[in-house]
Amino acid sequence: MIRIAKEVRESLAHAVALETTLVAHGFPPGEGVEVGLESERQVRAAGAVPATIGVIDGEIVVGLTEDELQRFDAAARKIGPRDLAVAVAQRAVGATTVGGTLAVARQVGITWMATGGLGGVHRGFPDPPDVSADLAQLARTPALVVSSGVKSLLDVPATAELLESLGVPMLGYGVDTLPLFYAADGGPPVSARVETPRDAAAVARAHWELGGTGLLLGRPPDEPLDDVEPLIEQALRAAHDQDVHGQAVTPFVLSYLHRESGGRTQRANKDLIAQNARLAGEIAVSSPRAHDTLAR
Ligand code: PSU
Ligand code: MN
Repeated sequence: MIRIAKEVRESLAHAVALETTLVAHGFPPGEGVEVGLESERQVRAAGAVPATIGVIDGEIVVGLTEDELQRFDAAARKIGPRDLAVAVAQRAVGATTVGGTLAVARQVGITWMATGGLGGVHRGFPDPPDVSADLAQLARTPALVVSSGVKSLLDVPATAELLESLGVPMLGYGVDTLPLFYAADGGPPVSARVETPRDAAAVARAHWELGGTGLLLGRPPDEPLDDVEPLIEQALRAAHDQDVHGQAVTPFVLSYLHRESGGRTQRANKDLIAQNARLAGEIAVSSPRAHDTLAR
């Protein structure tokens, strides 16, 4: 049911899980694959091993080849944790979300992951009561996810509260507040700040030794966009007016922003995904200090 690429199997501790939903549904046709490949290059440049995850004709693949990655276009199903088994049984092509990717990572023992922005509580909760399955899956998976925080089209403060309830540390990479996806500033305070890849790895290892599960690490984008909020509000109104619901909301809003910003959000999104992949790779290969391992 799960095929693990040899390279990944041989160095699971240094593997970085990468998702395929952003490849299939986060960018215009053709662009997503390039974003996925660039993430893989960044993980490798850090000395770690990329493990891009998706479902091909019902087989869950951990460590997709370049040819296989080409199959993740807009026709691929969006696969959250609840959808994995169905995709397998129905021999589908499925692009895994952060949550779906974490569900697989947990099964095979991968503990590091990178993405653009985590899913969370949608604005307007509880009408509709739309909360990304990324959160529940992070709460049950011992893994650290490097992101630019939570996607800012969501209710980020509510998402931060829920992460606390779920016992998920929300770390800031050299910052005191959670990055807002395209924007660097203005997010809720993080639960702790780390300064280096090694610091991040040490916190994660201690968390796991204490029986904890998921952690979120927010890295602010190198070239933030601070003026996207009005466009986000416009995009959310369009989604509402066009009756876009459920799993379709996030891809709809992202493509609206990419189009209406004249490609600025697309470029920013692409860059921040690559930066997060690089950092996840650096964390995966950072060796623990002697005192990082707790005495038993
Ligand atoms: N980060 C990006 N682009 C994306 C996503 C993350 O820069 O498209 C995807 C991830 O797969 C995440 C999903 O899990 O958006 C959230 O979807 P939803 O809100 O429907 O749970
Ligand atoms: Mn949702």
